[in-house]
Amino acid sequence: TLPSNCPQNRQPEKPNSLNFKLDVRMPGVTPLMSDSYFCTFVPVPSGQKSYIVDFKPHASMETVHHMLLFGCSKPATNEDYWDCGSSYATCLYEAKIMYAWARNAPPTQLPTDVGFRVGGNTGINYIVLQVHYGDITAFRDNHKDCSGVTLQMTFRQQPLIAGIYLLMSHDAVIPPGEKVVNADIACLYKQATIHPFAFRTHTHQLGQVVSGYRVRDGKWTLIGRQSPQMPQAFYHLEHPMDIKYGDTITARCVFTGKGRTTVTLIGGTSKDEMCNLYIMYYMDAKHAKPYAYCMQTGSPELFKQIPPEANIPIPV
Ligand code: IYT
Ligand code: CU
Ligand code: CU
Repeated sequence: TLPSNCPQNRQPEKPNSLNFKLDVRMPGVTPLMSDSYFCTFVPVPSGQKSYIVDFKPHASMETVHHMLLFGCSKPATNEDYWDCGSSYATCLYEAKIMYAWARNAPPTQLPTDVGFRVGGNTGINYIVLQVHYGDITAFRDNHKDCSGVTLQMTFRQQPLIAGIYLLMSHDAVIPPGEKVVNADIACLYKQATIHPFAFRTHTHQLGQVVSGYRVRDGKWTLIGRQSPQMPQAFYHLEHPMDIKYGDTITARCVFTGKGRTTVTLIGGTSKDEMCNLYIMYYMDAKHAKPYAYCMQTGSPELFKQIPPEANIPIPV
């Protein structure tokens, strides 16, 4: 392929600086269909650990619907860019989400002294960028697109490590026509204290509201609540909090089966559904555990106590 004119920086800011910028941008692509999902990747420095401390999005507002960044041990392919929509093939193995940009959503900033750890022995050797091109009318002139993100990085060890706690349902069943269907997820937290500071919700068309709570001594405290029909970015928590050993982390997705004539299950296509709550947190680097998952169905007994606000759809 011809070289594109898209920025491909990988430069120290000044000579001998520990700080550098890394561009993850589309290599000059022209999507031919609306709702195309394209992925591309860049390697991170391999010899020594580095830290992502800031994200600067570059996206054409008229065409880009959303962008996601993942950390990978290996990307799904080594082409310049590839179609990563229907197959969801971003990474070859585990994909670790780190950032989301969505049109009309406020940008997410990492707090001071917080960084995502990559390279070295972290298992993250590449950053994969996924761009969802929504409406492609602006591509009628066949121009080439360089949307992406500039990562502000440093080799300087950060005292606080960023991470993601993902709650997801694997067994939700949404019967056709059913007005209200809940997918409940809950896990006992048994690691060192984390400090959530942002959250992202994800469902497909049928999701009405997704809420996350910390349950401590029977008391439910809101982590975040959002309509998944709003731009699916990471939103900052209204009230910062911590989650410590012995707390329970919970999420409820409220779906509606109205308008469907067949049962809807969890799956990868837009006809299927998903129930995801991503909690972005920081924690002391000494106890760093940057990724964790919760896939347990919450007990009906526990969810009798959920605050009623979790059942109120958010108008969009
Ligand atoms: C079945 C399901 O809910 N899939 C979600 C959550 C998920 C994310 C990652 C599952 C795995 C992952 O490695 I990262 I296994 C899902 O695919 N969510 C989409 C993106 O692919 C991240 C989303 O937009 O949240
Ligand atoms: Cu999108
Ligand atoms: Cu999905």
